Amino acid sequence: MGLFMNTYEFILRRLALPVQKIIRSLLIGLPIFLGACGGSSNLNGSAIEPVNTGSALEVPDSGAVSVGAVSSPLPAGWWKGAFMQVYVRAYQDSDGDGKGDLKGLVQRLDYLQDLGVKGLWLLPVTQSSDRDHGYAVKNYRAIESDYGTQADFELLISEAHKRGIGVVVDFVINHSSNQHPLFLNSSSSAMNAQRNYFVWQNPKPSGWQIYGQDPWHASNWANGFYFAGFSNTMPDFNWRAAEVEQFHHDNLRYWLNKGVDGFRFDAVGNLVENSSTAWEVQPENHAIMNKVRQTLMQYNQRYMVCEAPANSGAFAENSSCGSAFAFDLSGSIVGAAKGDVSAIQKLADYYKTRTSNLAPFVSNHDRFAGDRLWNQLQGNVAQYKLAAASYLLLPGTPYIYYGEEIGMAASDTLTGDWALRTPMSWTADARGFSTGSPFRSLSSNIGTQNVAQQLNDAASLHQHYKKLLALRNSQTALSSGTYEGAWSQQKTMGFQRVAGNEKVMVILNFDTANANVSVGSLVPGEVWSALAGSSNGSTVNTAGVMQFSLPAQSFAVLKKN
Ligand SMILES: [Ca+2]
Ligand SMILES: [Ca+2]
Repeated sequence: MGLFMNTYEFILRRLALPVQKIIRSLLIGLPIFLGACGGSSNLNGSAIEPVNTGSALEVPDSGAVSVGAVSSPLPAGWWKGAFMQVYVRAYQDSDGDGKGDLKGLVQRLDYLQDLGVKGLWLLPVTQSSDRDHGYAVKNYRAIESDYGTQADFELLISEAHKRGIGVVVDFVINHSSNQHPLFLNSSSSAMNAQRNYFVWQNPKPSGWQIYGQDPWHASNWANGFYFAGFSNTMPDFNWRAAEVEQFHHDNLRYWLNKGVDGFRFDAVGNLVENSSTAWEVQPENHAIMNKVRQTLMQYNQRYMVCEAPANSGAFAENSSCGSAFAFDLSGSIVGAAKGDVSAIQKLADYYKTRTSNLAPFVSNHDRFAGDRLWNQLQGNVAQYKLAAASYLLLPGTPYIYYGEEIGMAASDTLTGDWALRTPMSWTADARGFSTGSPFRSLSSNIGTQNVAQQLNDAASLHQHYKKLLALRNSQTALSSGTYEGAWSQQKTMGFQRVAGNEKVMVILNFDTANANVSVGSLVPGEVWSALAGSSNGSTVNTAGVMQFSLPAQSFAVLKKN
């Protein structure tokens, strides 16, 4: 075996580099093909010989990157405004191939600015082997060809910045594609120089179940089993290896140097696995993410947010990511909108005890986080508007899932995550999205809930979202103030946001009947004026109480004079 490989390498290295690459990729691809066709595998003790290609494949996204220009054109704390989560493939097609792209997104920046968003979170835009959601990254430094070029990406950044909008990209830090050259090299042989970038065991560990599946997978051409917590096509990096940390930090600097304003980090609860019973939110994960945070902090005005559904609060701390999605709040927002008394209480209490670095949202691209809000509320527009008013005025960074602002529904012809990732409903048919044939079927309610129909309708969801974002953007207390004096009484609740002398009060009535509300513990004689909603404001009485009457399913925003 060794003699053969040496001879093979000797001959191969005398060929031109492109020819070498072709032969090497064929040698690597052959066992994959055999495995996929049900051929013999290592699991069955088959006779397939490991092919030692060494570190044969070039790794285009490796190599040192040092800190470049650190400045930012965005104002301090820009990330306290609301974000739009954008799935580029589904947002706007610019060239008629039926797939959204970066140039298309640039065309829609005016729309996003007009709506009032201050940041974009883009699902992965790097080259992937899934050719869809982008989480199977093949090259951390290349833009997905369906989406455009590096120049298109740089145009997006500069055009977004001109509109006061920051751009945050999804960074897949836990795993790569099984087609990433690092994994192909790592799996080529137990002796490969890049073996340690991924997690290998031999024999196969027993007793593991992650999200209902065995995470250890046979590699058909190398001795050993690799760990992949999400899918056998997405092997986990070995975060105990210093070279993995170096690899990712170089790639983070690569994008920071291009002017990106930060990152959304995928699956940070899954970075390090210690045993079959200790594979989620391990202490090492916080240390890893805090080092990442230190790298971001070498630049000005950069922001990061982490996905960690199993323990959002711990990852939001400054000793970890410094910000994380409030997965444990979404259900309370939706429940409150439906008038559930215990959900209303949980919503009112949430930020009393939690860091304001938690980012509220009601749905995203993943089914486990909830259906499209329209589907969760079965198209009840009054409840929908209350859900929006509840979370867009909270502390942290609120995230709107694209199309949520117009009440986009899931597809009724697709299942799972795909139903949540349909082309944006710009017009009543597919033509607003693409002049070609869309890559995926449309939202079920595109005929009645679309941007064209809502832009000039004062009562529309779009106008409701726009007013709420204008409020958040115009009041420092609402964007970055503290969370004070929260209360709930049956189907009503309220809270204050306070920044210095600026005090703004939000009161919500989730009931389908009129409510008389008394807010106590206020300063006698204070006058509160209406900023928005269905109250004219009031004066605090000598007992420190202010009384309101709020119509059914309405809210009011008041400011202390
Ligand atoms: Ca396109
Ligand atoms: Ca992992």
